Amino acid sequence: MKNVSPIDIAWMRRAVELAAHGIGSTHPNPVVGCVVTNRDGHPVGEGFHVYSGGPHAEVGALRMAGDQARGGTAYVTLEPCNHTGRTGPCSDALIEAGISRVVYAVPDPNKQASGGAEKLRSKTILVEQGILQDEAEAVNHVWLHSVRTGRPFVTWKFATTLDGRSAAPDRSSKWITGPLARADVHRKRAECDAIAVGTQTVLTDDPELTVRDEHDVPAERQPLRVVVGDREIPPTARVRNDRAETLLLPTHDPAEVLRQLDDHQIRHLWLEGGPTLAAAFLRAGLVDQIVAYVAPALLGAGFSAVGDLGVESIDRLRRFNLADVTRLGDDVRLTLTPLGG
Ligand code: AOF
Ligand code: ZN
Repeated sequence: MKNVSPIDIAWMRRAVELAAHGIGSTHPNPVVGCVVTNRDGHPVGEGFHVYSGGPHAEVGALRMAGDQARGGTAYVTLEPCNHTGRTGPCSDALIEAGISRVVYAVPDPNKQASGGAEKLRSKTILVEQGILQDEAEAVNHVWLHSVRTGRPFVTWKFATTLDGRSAAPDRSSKWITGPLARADVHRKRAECDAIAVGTQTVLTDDPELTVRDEHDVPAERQPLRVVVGDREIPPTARVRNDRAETLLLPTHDPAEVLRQLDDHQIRHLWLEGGPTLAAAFLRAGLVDQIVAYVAPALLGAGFSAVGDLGVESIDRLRRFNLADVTRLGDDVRLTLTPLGG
């Protein structure tokens, strides 16, 4: 990064901001933002990737800039692609628009699409990489994780009382947390590609596993519902209704679940329980983030949010990194990540 100025950082910050608008709608594609400035350094185009099959961020920004892109700079959060997938190569679009400098934050780990930087350099376009890389990584971390590791990013979500219980002794579990926490769950579900529960949860709670909010979310935009386990699901179960697609995975192996979901191009799995499924994923080291909604209430008896983790002594306690604490009405949302992750 030789010729990087504070102005470059400012435009890349704007590109990251633009990329964030795509969170939840680009599946299975990345979120990407782009700003184009003219030869005098004035902004003349902006774009972000909105949905898979739609124009890439660069193309949106170049369209807005038109002729004013000639001799200008393009700031992109991800290395411009060099392939014809659902759309054409952005490297060519940048070349044709007459851009003379391209600044991008993160190299594209997708082998089918990468190579854009090299192509641009071969056309004597000045290319710089690495500016605001951490921010650009953060906004697109789910997609980057999934492409780099070959499996979906896994968020385990649960709601619990102060004493860590998610159901009373009679298995009833409705309304532990309040309306703000529940609305937050729906917002976060909407950002994921799939929602998974175990068959036991389907049999006891009969959840619908759809995104519901003030707007009606159409079935094709609903996350995939995934039911893990080999117990029979009755035809009347709500997960079998037509408000979203459902995938039944009769396995107990979390790695196998993720393999199958990767085949469906799932980037972000939202794991909702119950305790057996959560424990299986935790024991396998396959939870990348925990979102815990904690209510100021006690049960004193009943079912724990998580099953046996094989911890026999306090020195084997499973600790996590506390990434965020947010108050939602009378409840608290904790966001945790693996230690060292
Ligand atoms: C996007 N949006 O703004 C950029 C992407 O299937 P395609 O043709 O849409 O190509 C998807 C790949 O293109 C994607 O995996 C990534 O490697 C690259 N860049 N993709 O969806 C964008 N710039
Ligand atoms: Zn592209």
